[in-house]
Amino acid sequence: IYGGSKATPGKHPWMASLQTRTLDGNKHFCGGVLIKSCWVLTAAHCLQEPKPNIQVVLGKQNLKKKEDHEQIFDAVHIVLHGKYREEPGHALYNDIALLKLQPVDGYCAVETKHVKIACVPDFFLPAGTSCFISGWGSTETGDLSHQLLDANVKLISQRKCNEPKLHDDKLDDSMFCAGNLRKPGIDSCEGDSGGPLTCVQNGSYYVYGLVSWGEGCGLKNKPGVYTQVTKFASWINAAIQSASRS
Ligand code: 4AZ
Repeated sequence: IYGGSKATPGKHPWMASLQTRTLDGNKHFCGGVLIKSCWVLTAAHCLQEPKPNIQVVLGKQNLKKKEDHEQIFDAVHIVLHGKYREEPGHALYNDIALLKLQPVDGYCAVETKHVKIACVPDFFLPAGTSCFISGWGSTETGDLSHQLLDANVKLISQRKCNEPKLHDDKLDDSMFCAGNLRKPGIDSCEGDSGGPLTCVQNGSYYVYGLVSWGEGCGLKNKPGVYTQVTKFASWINAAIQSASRS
């Protein structure tokens, strides 16, 4: 996250760290969002090349520390969207995927102060709505953050974001962009991918977007681009139902 600040513990309890287990320790590679006890939503581009030994860690703040309220799971099943595409000019279409967690002693995520489920939206919010982004991705210094960082961004209309000066017609209805055009420098970046853009509606937190792509990070007139989760609400339900039957 560029232009962010350290998130207080428990502020983003649906935030997941996707990691690969390697010989020299665990490596964070993407964010994710807990949407059901055994299911984490993320970006398809995080999982497109097969990664061995994926684990999903919930309830974390500092990735470098062992923390009391963390919950760790193996991923047993990956569902990529069938129409995920990476296009020349690096736009990502239908950039969404689901990870199924392997229960431990019969349970997946257990709801606590530090681990909670985010709602999947079935509505669209107007441009100008203020939402949160969060993650352990790169900061202004160019390094990944050990601490979970967050920042506020505003939803930007499709029409505005597709202007030649901004993303020049690269956005379709599977994505939207968010930032602050008057105050650049607040943005998601590499390593934040797959993590949530959350918006509060009637006191509930909704995963309105997933960090997907952009042109650089924090650049003027290049707001970050997010998967439009509302568009995939039925796909999410169908994928979970069909995997739960099998
Ligand atoms: C990336 O490379 C990436 N500024 C993620 C988010 C953004 C740009 C790049 C948005 O994963």
